Amino acid sequence: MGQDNLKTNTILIDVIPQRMTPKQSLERLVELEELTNTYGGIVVVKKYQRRLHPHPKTFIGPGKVEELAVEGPAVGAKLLIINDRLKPRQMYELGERLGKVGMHVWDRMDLILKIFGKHANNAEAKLEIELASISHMGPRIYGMGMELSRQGGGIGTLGQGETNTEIMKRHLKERERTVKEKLKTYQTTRNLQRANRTRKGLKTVAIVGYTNAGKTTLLNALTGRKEYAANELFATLDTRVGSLYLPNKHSTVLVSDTIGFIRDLPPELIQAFASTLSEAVHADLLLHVVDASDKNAKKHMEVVEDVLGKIGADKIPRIVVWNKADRLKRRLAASKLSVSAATGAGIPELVDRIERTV
Ligand SMILES: Nc1nc2c(ncn2[C@@H]2O[C@H](COP(=O)(O)OP(=O)(O)OP(=O)(O)O)[C@@H](O)[C@H]2O)c(=O)[nH]1
Ligand SMILES: [Mg+2]
Repeated sequence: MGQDNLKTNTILIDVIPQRMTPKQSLERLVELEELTNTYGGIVVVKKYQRRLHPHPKTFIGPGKVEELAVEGPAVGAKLLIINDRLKPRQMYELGERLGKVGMHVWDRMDLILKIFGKHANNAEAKLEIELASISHMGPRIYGMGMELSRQGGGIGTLGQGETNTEIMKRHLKERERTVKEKLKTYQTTRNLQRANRTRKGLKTVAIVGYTNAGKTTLLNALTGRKEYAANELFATLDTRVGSLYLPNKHSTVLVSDTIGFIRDLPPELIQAFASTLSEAVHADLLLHVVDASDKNAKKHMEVVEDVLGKIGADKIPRIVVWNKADRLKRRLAASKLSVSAATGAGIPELVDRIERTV
């Protein structure tokens, strides 16, 4: 996409089941729109199409593709994002058709990878993203080779297409191996650090939650660190650790922050970020931060629970922290631990709860 001050006009589209109401379908696009904004795009049109099954060749129906080929240029759209995972073939066909009218086509995973790519600021996160990109783009490249050779026609072009595909395939496989090897060394370091902490009897608390819930701000509030917190999705991609002194126990616990969760966090990403996420998996206590001012808070909590299950962290004791209480007009039920990581309200109560739990 363009320079910072040049936002890319973007169309979002979703394929939805017959029964879904227009309201529900637009809700599904809310997260995609937030992700698009985080990347630096501006959504000019949101659409959905009802289909029993995605179209095998183009995901959305051919009629819709033609509609977009007219509407896109009319609204100055340079990018189409589909709220799902596309097959290489579908991506190829769509890119071919809409490329003719000056539009790029991304699926949800492409968008997430682009955002991650922008935020990766340490070597480990960069490698993790590269690994996820390889597993995402690999099949697409092989698929494209197939398409190219099929369309190439003549015997010469066919052979050429295959050769190039083979070369790319081998190159990707080699790169994948190297990246995995490098990531392993990070994992080993983490394991050693963890073993060290256990030996010293240091407990760890991991902050988890939906992206933008205020995890980093809470880490900063608890530990006095000054990490980058921002009103954007996936501001944090690595794990930062700070220490928190527990006054009654006269002891210190380590608190770590981690990457935010979203709906359908692609499995490749969970796998690629295994090393970073391992801090949460091995923690003694999880702080599940919820943005209490977000009307989708309940849904976001379910998403977080789901991801915790997938990474094998669902058995760890946890405290639900209702954050951004300063934004609420009414007080939350007394049973809910409400804090404002931004103003510091409720933080002493939270420390007390941590102290009684670990
Ligand atoms: N009003 C208010 N804003 C908050 C509070 N906590 C965090 N924020 C804001 O919410 C936004 C997201 O905060 P972060 O701490 O970056 O959230 P995060 O969960 O770490 O987000 P990612 O790393 O992107 O997943 C920032 O603009 C914060 O300033 C709070 O208690 N009150
Ligand atoms: Mg963060």
